[in-house]
Formats: sequence, C-alpha cells, structure tokens
Amino acid sequence: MNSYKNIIILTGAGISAESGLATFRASNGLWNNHKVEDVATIEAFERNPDYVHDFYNELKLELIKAQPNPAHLAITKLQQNYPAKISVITQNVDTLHEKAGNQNIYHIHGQINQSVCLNCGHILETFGDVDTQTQCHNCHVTGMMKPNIVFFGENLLCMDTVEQLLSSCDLFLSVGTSGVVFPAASFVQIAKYNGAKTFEFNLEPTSNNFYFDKHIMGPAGTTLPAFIEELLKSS
Ligand code: BV8
Repeated sequence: MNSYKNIIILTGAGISAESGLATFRASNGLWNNHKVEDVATIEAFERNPDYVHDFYNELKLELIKAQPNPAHLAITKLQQNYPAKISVITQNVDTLHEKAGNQNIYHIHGQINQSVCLNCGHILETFGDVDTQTQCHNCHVTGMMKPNIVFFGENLLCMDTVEQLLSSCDLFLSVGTSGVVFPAASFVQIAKYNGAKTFEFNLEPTSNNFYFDKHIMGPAGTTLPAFIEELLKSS
C-alpha cells in the first residue's frame, strides 16, 4: 500500500446499516414507510411542514438510540494513528460518526439534531421535537424552523470545503452509498481526475462502477476495519 497524505472517506446510509438504521433504497422505495419525495423535498416541506417535522421528530428518536459499529470506530482508529489529513464527508444525517469519535466530519446533507431558522439562519441543536410552533432562540420568531436537512432541490452544505478536499485527495474511500444522489455521487470522479486511488466498500457494485480502482464487497463493519488494519500496517 502507498502512503497517503489526504484521505477522503465518503459515507452513505450503508455504513449505518449495521447499527440498525434503514438505508434509503434497500426497501421498496419507501423509507421508514414514507416516500422520500413526501418528506425530503423542499416542496413537501412548503406544502405540509408539520408532516415533515413529524417525520424527522420520529426519525430523531430512532437515530439517537443507534450506536456506532466497527466501521465508524475503524475511522477513529485511522485518524488517531495514520499520519495524514483524513476527512469524513457524510451524506448521513445521523450522528454515528460523532459518537464514534471521528474528527473532520462534513454533513453535506445536514444533521438530524439541527434545525435552521428560515428568518435569521440561527441553528438550533436539539434531539427534541421541533415543529411549526417552535420559537427561534435567536430572533424569537415562531414557525420559521426547518430541519437542517438538505432536501432534494436544495444546495448541499460544506461544499466549499468539500471542493478543496477533493482537489488534493490522494485516497478516496466510498463506504455504503449507492451512488445515486448527486452531486455526492460525482465526488469519486473528481477525486479520480485529481489522481486519487479510489476504493468502493459496498455489498454490491454500484452505478459508479467505472471510477473505482477496486471494489471491496461485503458488510462495511467487516471490510473497512480490515482495510484500515492493512493501511496502518503499511504506514
Ligand atoms: C442539488 C436528505 C443543486 C433527507 C437527501 C431536480 C431538481 C433538483 C435537483 C435534482 C433534480 N433531479 C435530480 C437532481 C439532483 C438530486 C438527485 O441527485 N436526485 C437523484 C435522486 C437523481 N440532488 C439534489 O437535489 C441535491 N441538491 O442537486 O442541489 C440544485 C438545486 C436546485 C435545482 C437543481 C440543482 C440534494 C441531494 C440531497 C438530498 N437529500 N437526504 C435525509 O437524509 O433525511 S439524499 C439521501 O440519499 C440521503 O442523504 C442519503 O444519504 C442519500 C444517498 O443515499 P445513500 O446514502 O447512498 O443510501 P442508499 O440507501 O441509496 O444506498 C445505501 C448503499 O449501502 C447501497 O448501495 C447498499 O448496497 C449499501 N449497503 C447496505 N448495507 C451495507 C452497505 N454497504 C456496506 N455495508 C453494509 N452493511
């Protein structure tokens, strides 16, 4: 194995599957019995904010109980022992990377324990319920809180940093993502173009096939720790 200086680990719902959390596209297109387009679009939120708030308040109860699995923990081990800049770019809104002690985490699709005030931009951090009656702690306006989740049709968060990281990346690991949602699905292409070695960790090859140097099949809770052990041995 080479020695790397700028590592990106892109994660999707698959890294949290072994922590008991549902992925998005494994079931019959329903996600926690809701259609994604009924809850994860800006139109859905504008049409029925209470319905979307209820969905995310319910999801919070599930995500708060989940514990990190060996895949999340292996990332902490790598960050603590491998001499490189190691960034976690996650599409997940759960906080399992934080719970595992990962550092340099970028939630490009937002975070379940955050709501944003559409009036003043204040971020409210809470695992408690938020709804159209919630008053902003900063501007004190009521009814303007939105889950700090990037809905379909909204721009991603942290993209300036992500673009910088991708420009100098020399090792790109994609873990548990189907490569269906853009622009996250295009990150491997950018990394590859910039000369990175690219590895995909999934149960099956995904639509991004072409851009990966190697596909490491199997559950991430097994494959990622094994890969990281090898990387640490070689450093
Ligand atoms: C954007 C928030 C610019 C909810 C999410 C029309 C108008 C506007 C935009 C578009 C449009 N048409 C297309 C687009 C682009 C759109 C898009 O990509 N659509 C897709 C569906 C075609 N993207 C956007 O809208 C993005 N914004 O483009 O802004 C813009 C703005 C205006 C107008 C034009 C452009 C916003 C994208 C973010 C949407 N929000 N989530 C929430 O999370 O609560 S996306 C949602 O999908 C989640 O964030 C999730 O993380 C993400 C990706 O899914 P995955 O994580 O990959 O999960 P999935 O279930 O799919 O796959 C899991 C994988 O794990 C599988 O491969 C499985 O095999 C594997 N696995 C399972 N178990 C394991 C495992 N692997 C290893 N081990 C295991 N144990």
